[in-house]
Amino acid sequence: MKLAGFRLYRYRLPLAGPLQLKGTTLRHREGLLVELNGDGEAAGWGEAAPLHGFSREGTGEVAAQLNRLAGAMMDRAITADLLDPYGPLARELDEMGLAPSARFGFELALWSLHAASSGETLPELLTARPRETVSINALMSSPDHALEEARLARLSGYEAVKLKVGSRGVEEDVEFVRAVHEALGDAVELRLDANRAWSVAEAEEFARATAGLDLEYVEEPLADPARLASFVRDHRLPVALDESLALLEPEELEEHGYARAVVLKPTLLGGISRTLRFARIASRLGLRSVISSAYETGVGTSALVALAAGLGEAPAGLDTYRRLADDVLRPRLELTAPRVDVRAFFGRRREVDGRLLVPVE
Ligand code: OSB
Ligand code: MG
Repeated sequence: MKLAGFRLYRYRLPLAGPLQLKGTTLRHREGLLVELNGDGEAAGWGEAAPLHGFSREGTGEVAAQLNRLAGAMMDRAITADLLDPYGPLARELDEMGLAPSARFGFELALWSLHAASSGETLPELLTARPRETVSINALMSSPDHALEEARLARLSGYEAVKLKVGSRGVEEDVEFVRAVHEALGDAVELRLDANRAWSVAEAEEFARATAGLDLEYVEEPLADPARLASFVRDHRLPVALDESLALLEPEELEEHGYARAVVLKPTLLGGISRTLRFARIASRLGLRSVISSAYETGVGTSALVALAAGLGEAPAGLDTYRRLADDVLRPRLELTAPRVDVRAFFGRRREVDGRLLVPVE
């Protein structure tokens, strides 16, 4: 099969409620969908959706990059080696300096086209034996409701709960984390995310006060990530890397063996191939890989379920999908909490609803 067609669309979906992200409040999620066609009937869809405050690129730049890239790829034969994260296409894309979300959008469309034309599912393209179920962590929304939500998550059988910290004083956070930890009991892992809110002194205070709690990890505790390695060595706080990864080459992860986990967001990391490379090195270093989302639609989120089925052993961070009030896919994804049945999930036929899309010229 040859690559014969490319189209780009814009979408704008309402969020279920206002979303506070790095100093702004979002009420809609906007992004681009990529459609690739082969010379037969098959179509492959990808999503390129930069996230405010986390992506540096804007959609205009992404659209220009995708147009150029697709132009250069037209008429190329689509073969399995294009999906190899260390293969020739991955290397070519490395050289092009693409924005992370653009690369994810293009790679996903290509993977999906290959899957559609070969009759395989996305997880089957990743590995011969995908996991049967993917476990999802519950993302607590506002501090006001977190305790209640945590109790509910425990009753519903979630294996992990994620809580944002760092937006108020450390003392208050410690008290709050203790309360949530107690509500969860021992069967549910507690993940925290400080999004780089703390000075070393604040993080020290937090680590000391929560030393007995057996937290799974704290994502990005330090405002100055250069101090993470020595901080972990001195204070034994289990940490996960998230924002830091966006500035690393996968191979540079070798220097971060002190972490307990890596939070892998393909939209922010630069696509499927780079996510697979990070995961491979993480596994070699003994770090957990947590596949995680960034408020993508069902198109992007399906790929994350596939990645989690292909390589993540830890519960995946896919709870952002719930925050979308609508989707471009019909029917919507069934991200049945707290676990997704992978075969049923990918066995279901879904269509992109063209009425929600605006073509980008
Ligand atoms: O801080 O981890 C974050 C989503 C978009 C941007 C940043 C973050 C997130 C999430 C995703 O929290 C959900 C998860 O990781 O469980
Ligand atoms: Mg994070």
